[in-house]
Amino acid sequence: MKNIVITSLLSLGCLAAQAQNKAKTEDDYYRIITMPIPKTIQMEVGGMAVLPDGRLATSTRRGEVWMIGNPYMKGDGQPTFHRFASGLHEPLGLFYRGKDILLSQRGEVTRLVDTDNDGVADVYDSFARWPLSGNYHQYSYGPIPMPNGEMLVTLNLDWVGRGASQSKWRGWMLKLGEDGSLTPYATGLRSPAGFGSYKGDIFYTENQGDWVGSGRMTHLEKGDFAGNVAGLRWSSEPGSPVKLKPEDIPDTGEPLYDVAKKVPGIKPPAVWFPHTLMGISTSDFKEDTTAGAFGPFQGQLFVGDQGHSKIMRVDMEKVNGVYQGACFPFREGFESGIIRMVWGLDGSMFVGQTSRGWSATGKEDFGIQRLVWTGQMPFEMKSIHSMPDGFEVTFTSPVDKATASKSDSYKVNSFTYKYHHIYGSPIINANELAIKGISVSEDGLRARIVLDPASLRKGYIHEVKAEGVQSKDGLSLLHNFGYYTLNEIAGGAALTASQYTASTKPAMDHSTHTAAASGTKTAETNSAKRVTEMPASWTNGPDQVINIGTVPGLKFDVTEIQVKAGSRIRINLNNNDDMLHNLVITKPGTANAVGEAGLNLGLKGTEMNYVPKSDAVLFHTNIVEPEKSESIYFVAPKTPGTYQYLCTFPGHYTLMQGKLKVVK
Ligand SMILES: [Cu+2]
Repeated sequence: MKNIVITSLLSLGCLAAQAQNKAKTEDDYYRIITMPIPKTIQMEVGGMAVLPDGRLATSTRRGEVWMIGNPYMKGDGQPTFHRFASGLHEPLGLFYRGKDILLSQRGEVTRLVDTDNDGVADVYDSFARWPLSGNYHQYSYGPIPMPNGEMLVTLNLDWVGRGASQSKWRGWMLKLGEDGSLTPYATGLRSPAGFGSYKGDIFYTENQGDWVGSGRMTHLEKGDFAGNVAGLRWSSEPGSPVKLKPEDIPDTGEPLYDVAKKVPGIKPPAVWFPHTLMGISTSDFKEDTTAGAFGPFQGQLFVGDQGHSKIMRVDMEKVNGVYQGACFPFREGFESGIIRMVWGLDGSMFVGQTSRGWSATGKEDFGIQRLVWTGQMPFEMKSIHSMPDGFEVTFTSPVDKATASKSDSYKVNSFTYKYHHIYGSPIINANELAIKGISVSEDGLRARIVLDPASLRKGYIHEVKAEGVQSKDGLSLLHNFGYYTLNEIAGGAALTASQYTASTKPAMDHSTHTAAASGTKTAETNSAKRVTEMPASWTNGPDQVINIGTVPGLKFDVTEIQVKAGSRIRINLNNNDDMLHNLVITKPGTANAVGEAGLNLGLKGTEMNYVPKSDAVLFHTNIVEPEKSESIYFVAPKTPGTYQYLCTFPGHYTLMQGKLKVVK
């Protein structure tokens, strides 16, 4: 008996030592708690609200409203589910007002009332209406209350191979009056699933698509145009506060910021979320109003990402009257696609999820999870601020001054996107900025990165990395990068050389760095693996033609193909989905490694079509836009075996794979 006790104590001691040495993960600071949902309920969350009595209300894409008791799973641990309403058309927003509930259906805002207090709505009142085209993509969101009591709704564009506004006010944000009146407020919206207030001002989040190079967050004022041209169809209608016409918008591929300088009325975003580097489909956002119950990020924003099943963090500031700021990774690993986030009464966060037809890295079709701060202080870059000569990074806890004052511990790159009618954009004009030196504050909570002011570019996204910085306690940063959108450069005094620790590196030759960042060399070395014209020697054509399509949910429509060793193959990749995909054929057993390498290409990813330079890659297509296709020609491997094909677009590879069987 004694022996057993001693052994257990020893092993406990070992475990404790191991835990200390183990690198910290997001889970050490923010824990995800999954709510069990009865098998009979398709809880595809569209809208979500926390009731004053602690219950959680949800509206689902299947048209139901649920009241969830004990969502915190206290006591016996089980939540209860009670259906409040049903038969609704995909309600993607829910506003609980005590006496009634307002929610959006496809074609209206509906007021639900439980007049006899039996827990089930008995009045379904059509509160405000708008016309519908019937297109599947006409999602309607809201209403969202503003602090001043006003309500907002947004109307998604149709999708017809491009964004379109086939019925009135699609692509707009509208104010909803207490009398059910709708007043157009701003347009240029494409897929505005997330909107609401931040410090009393109106913001909305946008998804990559046509006219939208990457996900972003825009401050909307009355009459603003945020970028997608389709909604301008209605700008001549009575009541429109927007003066721009579709023909006023140039389609040159110049950055949005530069176009906005020439065309008044265009509003560039406050924050860009670089595609795949942060997320791929921005959704809801919430300001941290928990007074510290959710950790050290009070007053900042949390922004959901549908496709990457993650939450990002945003810290904004106003410079010269213009909103701008940085986004950071925050917490990944949710079970489905994130569409809604609401604060629980205890300062934890309920995360409402669904992925049907929209794709997400989280494998479940839907779910509700709660995110709870463990009380441990994560070592993070808390914010990035613009400075006249660079940026100031603040940290959540004091840094180790030796690592934090070294220029080598940091890296700054800047880049932007094209503004054009095409879906998405590659990263353009990428450039590394030379760091002149670093100045760490006395308390160790701030570090100024001193740059040549002439190297700062307005309208550009500045990637600020602090990989080498350690905390006073020897921790590495939990996330060591952020992306700051620089619309305006802050005023104030630049640091003089005596005020910072100068970099020991010689000044960089910018031209070489620009070439490296463009990734053109790498693309060339890959070209033998991507033959898009039939080789002239194939006089009888290919031996076999294979059609592979894509379907929603990150899938190829064919997951197994068989070819003869050494035969001439043509593969047509038809992208029928509304996301970007490619097709990469790999050596046996290497698909996951290739997918992972594609994810880690960073800033070079888009220009390399997410195809890593690797011997494991045999053949590939480039990234194919929605509704487009690409054909490649190759000679099948001579060695029989099970090869694989996958999509290396970040976030897709774990799900989007197939087998290429090579036989004799
Ligand atoms: Cu894909």
